[in-house]
Amino acid sequence: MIKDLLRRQRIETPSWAYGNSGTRFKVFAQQGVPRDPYEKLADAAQVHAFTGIAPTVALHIPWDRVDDYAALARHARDLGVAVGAINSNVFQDDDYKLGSVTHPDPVVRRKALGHLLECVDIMDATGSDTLKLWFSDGTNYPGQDDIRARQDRLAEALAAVYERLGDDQRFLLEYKLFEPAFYVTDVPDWGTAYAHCLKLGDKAQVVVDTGHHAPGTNIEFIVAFLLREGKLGGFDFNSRFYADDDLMVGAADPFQLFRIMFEVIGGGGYGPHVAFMLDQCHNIEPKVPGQIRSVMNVQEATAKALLVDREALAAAQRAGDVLGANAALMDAYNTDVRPLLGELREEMGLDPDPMAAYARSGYFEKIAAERVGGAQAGWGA
Ligand code: RM4
Ligand code: MN
Repeated sequence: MIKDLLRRQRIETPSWAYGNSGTRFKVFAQQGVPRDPYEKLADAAQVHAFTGIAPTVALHIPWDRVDDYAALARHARDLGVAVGAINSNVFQDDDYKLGSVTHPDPVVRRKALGHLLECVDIMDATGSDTLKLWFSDGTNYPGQDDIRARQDRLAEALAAVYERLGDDQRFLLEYKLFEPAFYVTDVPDWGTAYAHCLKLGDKAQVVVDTGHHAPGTNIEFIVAFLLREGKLGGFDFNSRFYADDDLMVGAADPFQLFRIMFEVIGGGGYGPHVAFMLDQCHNIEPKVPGQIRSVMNVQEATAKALLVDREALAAAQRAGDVLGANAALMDAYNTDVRPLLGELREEMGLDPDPMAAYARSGYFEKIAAERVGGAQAGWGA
């Protein structure tokens, strides 16, 4: 039963995780990094080949711009994967210095909206059903712009995108506490994202990027609340110690990841309607194994959350047995699920140890030898 649920789990990897990335201080180039979206898909296909549960890849436009998106989607299928969410990018153009859809100048707002609508065209061409919207919009100084007017402009743009969505398409609105804007961020928290989505309808939902909160925020509460309202569309998983660190999910705080998965499962969010996506960068570790490890971390947290004895937990809760209820959760968390997952992989025809199997496969040596010349893909390139 638990194995069946785990077999059906789907975790989406991001195309940008395979390119070079870094901080604003330095990008460390790695060997064998993809030069184009086609090569990124090939790397993503390796993650799926060794884990069996990562069959889709999120694209980021314009980083993954190609002439023929239908051909890119076919290439993905030939590799055994598919195109997942389309991520818009209205934060890397000089015009967006003061904002994109909330910019005070209507000409810039129209340009930003044009990009978002183009992303829906790309969804049509690739068969993707999800548009992910993240806005870097905000202000740095008190008085710089009118907070309320910016909300009005945001609402107007979101409504126009919503109108353009097909019946089987949706958008996920992402929030982030701060950065790059330091004073006001126009979508800083789940409440703002939720309020905008609620006005629009069922095809607008909130996406929780686990790295986008103030320290100490109880993310599992947000998850439980949004699920209860039918407004949790998915996750951008990653880990953080300080801010938007984009480290491997489950690396910094595996217990938090378990608590989140526990709420997802209990709230009826374990299924294709809530997308489990990774939004990470591997700045100093190798990228394909970094993604494999991340997929495994989510899988382990999920297995532990599925192991919680919900009946015993409910009984303890009803009886006001605080310690018993807590123990029901901790027993599951403290279980070593690695043997179970090894068995599951063998049943799926996979190697029980994806990290070791990838290392033995020779894929890294192959791409390091083949991908010479050309411009390596990079975050922001
Ligand atoms: C943003 C946000 C988006 C991601 C970009 C790269 O901080 O998390 O989801 O697409 O970064
Ligand atoms: Mn994100």
